[in-house]
Amino acid sequence: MSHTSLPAEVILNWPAGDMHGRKVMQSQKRLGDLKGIFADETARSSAEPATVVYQVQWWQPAEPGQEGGLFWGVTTIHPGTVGGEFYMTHGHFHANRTRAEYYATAQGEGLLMLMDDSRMTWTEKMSPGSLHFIDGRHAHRVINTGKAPLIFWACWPSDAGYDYGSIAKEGFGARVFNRDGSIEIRS
Ligand code: PAN
Ligand code: ZN
Repeated sequence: MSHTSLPAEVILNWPAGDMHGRKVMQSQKRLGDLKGIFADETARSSAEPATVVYQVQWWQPAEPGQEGGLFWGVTTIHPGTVGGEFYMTHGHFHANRTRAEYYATAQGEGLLMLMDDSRMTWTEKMSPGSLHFIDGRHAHRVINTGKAPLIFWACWPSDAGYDYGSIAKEGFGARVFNRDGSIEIRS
C-alpha cells in the first residue's frame, strides 16, 4: 500500500506570532477603528488614526457556527497608550456562553482581563509561556502593559461566535493605565 504525506496547511512561527498558509486570514485594528474603546475618547480621536494597535491572524478549518470545529489564531498588540490607558483588544463575550477558549503567551507582558455576567472583573498576568483557560461565560480582553509587542496564540471552538455588543456599550469593570511608569488598574 502506498502512503502519501500531505504538507501541513499552516506553518507557525511561534515566537514571532506569525502564521503562513493559503487559508490564513488577517485583520488589523487601528486607532481610527477603536472608537469608544478607551476612556479618553478625545485623546483617541486626536491621535493618528492609521496607527495599528493590534493585528490578528487566524485559520478557520471549519465553517463559523459549525459544531465540533476549532479555530486557531494569533494576536499581536503593539505597545502604547491612549490618554495614559494601555493599548488593548476590543474584548468580547462568546455568543455561545458554553464555548471556552485558550490563550497562550509567546512574547511580551500584559494582562488578560476577564468579566462575568454580573460585571465582576479580574485579571491574570500574561508573560512568555503563560497559558490561560477562558471559561465560556467570561468576557475576555488583553492589555499590553509592556514596552514591546504582546503576542499570544489562541484556540477556540468554531461555534463560539462573538458578542461585542455588551462590551461596546458598557465596557469591562476595570481599566488599566500607565501611571508614571507603573501599572494601575482602576475599577
Ligand atoms: C481572539 C480575539 C483576538 C482579538 O481570537 O478575537 O485576540 O480580540 P477582539 O476580538 O476582542 O478584538 C478570540 O478571543 N477569539 O474568540
Ligand atoms: Zn474569544
